[in-house]
Amino acid sequence: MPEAATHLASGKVRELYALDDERLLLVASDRISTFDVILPTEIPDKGRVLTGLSGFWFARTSGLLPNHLIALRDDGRSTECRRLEMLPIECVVRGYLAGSGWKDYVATGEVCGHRLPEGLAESQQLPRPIFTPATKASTGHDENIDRAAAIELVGEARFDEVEAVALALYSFVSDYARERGIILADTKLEFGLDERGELVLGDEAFTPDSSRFWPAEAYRPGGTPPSYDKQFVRDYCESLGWDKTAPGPELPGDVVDGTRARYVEAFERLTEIGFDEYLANPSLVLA
Ligand code: PZK
Repeated sequence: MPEAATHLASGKVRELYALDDERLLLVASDRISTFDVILPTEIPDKGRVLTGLSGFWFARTSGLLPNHLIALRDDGRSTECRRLEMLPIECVVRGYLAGSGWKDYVATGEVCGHRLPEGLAESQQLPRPIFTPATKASTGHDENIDRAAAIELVGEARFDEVEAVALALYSFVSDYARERGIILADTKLEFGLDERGELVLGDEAFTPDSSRFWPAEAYRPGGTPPSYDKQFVRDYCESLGWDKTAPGPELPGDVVDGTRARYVEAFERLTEIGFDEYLANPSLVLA
């Protein structure tokens, strides 16, 4: 537990603390979820990989939009951030047709009111990235919503602002990742307002937990490309015939080691910083 911090909330794999009236501490654990269930086995350093990657992207995108990052702590898993008034929508950008986007497309030909061409395959790249907001469901699953429903929640001017900046952020990071062999299929961003009412990027950003990362060399439209980070875990869970309800299975050592290696590989490919260097000095990713 961080000293003199008040616990505010628990996410599935993260904890949120108040440091004072203006500052929060986001702590990323090593817990991993698959098929929406938290597994009893942790992946060592997973929280540090995600914290370092998120910090890296905050530093590299600050010219597109200010973000909530104040500092990374020496433990490599804790982010000090500005306390914001969070917007009540999840801001998803999709460059490829996967997950709920694919399901909605099959059912209706649309995703969040975006009419898409006929005949697209699962995981196919879209003609252009689309902004597909969702509600923040406190329990159960986020629900995809169209422009009109999102405007009801944040207002039209703010909607237009977050759509434009979310698309710009996605374009920047997906181009960057693609040059390093990783497809950023989609990503979920969360924005808030600072004390002056200015839009700020919050939460974690462009991590494998908030995005779909696919290895570019294995990508093929039709079907579901392997997950960059979690494929060993998913394959192992499928091999058990587990029914995907809690509690999830313990992971064997080789699955843990292989999964940790994939997280570290993603970190090093994207940041071009050695993970051991990050552990020695987390602020390196902010330079
Ligand atoms: C905030 N969450 C989600 C994350 C949890 C819950 N900068 C901010 N200002 C105000 N609120 C938040 C943030 C951020 N980021 C984020 N909920 C509120 C969340 C991690 C663990 F339990």
